[in-house]
Amino acid sequence: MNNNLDPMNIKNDFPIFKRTINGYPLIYLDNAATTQKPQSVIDSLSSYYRNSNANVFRGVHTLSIEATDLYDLARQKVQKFINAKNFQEIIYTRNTSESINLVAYSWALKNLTKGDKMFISPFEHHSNLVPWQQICRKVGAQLLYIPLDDSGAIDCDKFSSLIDQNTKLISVTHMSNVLGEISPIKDLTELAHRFGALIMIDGAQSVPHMPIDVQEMNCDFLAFSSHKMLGPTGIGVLYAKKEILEIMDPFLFGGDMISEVTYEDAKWNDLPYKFEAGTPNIADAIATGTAIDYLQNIGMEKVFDHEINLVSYALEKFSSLENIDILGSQDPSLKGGVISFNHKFIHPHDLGTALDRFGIAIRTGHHCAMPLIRSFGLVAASRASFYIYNDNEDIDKLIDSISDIEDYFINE
Ligand code: C6P
Repeated sequence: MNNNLDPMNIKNDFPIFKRTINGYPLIYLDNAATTQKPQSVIDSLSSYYRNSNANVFRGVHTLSIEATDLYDLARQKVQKFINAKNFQEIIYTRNTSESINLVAYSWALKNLTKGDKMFISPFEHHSNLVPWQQICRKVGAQLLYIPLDDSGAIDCDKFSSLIDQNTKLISVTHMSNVLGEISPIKDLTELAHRFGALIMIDGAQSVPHMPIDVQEMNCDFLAFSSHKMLGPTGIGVLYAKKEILEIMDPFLFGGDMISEVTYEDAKWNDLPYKFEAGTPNIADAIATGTAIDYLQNIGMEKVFDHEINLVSYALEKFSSLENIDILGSQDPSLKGGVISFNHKFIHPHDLGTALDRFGIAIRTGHHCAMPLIRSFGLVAASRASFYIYNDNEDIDKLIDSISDIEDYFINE
């Protein structure tokens, strides 16, 4: 039996691949920014609005009950997807950025004080960097960086001599959106807990691409976005351990997040609703459940294996281009499906624009990780990022097109 997933078959489930871009079939290699949506997810959104649209938790009428059931069912799917112990540990937010801000404002603002330390890695996306700069500045805590080894990977040995009892939080990306490198989450979690600190994982680039088990990881917080895993934009998730959520204050205040309100005061609703003020993003939550169904139908092990195969193939093909420098490790066993690269003579924006003429979508720029890009002496880079519908042929076309573009830019 062939256990590999079949990208050609998968492509057929995504209507966007029926269109052409500049006369060429679309080759979509910008999956770290956002993924395409299968028909089932698009249908799930429209079916909710066509058949079950109503506000949740408010009505006794059939539609409201139906919408509430669908909304709750989607949360159970998220819970199972990351193997959270409790339904109450899954908080809907707008995206990874908001999930991190929720922890920054509801947990860190209260629990970090002057003289405390928190650590992040030098690889962070701005969403897991700027909130911490703000909070640490407000409370007078130190924002420090986990050291790297000579190869540029997180160095847990060196880190173990820096972390101490004053460390209250580590917040680290599970997989870098620039380098694709996977952080040693297990070791970092053990270190954090040994010193009584909590650990937050930015799972924006890991949850969509590999099996995730929060109980096994033993992380305290995990943030991710639905739009990077076949789901709609505008909805994300914060997972947090129940005992931590219970002692955290709400982030936003208003309807739904209360159990009782008087003219003088208010009491908070049970988890997870305490953190979900106002009418939630019902349709997108339901469609997130459908995206999870799609991924689970394939199997997350297969998704991960497929991307490792793609990245190995792409690294090999890139090595045939002498003017390309790969950012970060070139060892596919350390990477997920993301490769950032720099062309010695062609600016990333020129390269990205020229590739678009061949129907190929890559990302160019600082990838919302300016300090990391600058640490390579660059202001911008190009990035190809893969998902379940990409295959070796997409990579061949990318490499061949870069060669053609080189002929035009350099050799003409
Ligand atoms: N990275 C990229 O092209 P939002 O935008 O809130 O859904 O996700 C933010 C975010 C946080 N952490 C990591 C590691 C990420 O990669 C992202 C989003 C996209 O790389 C858009 S900038």
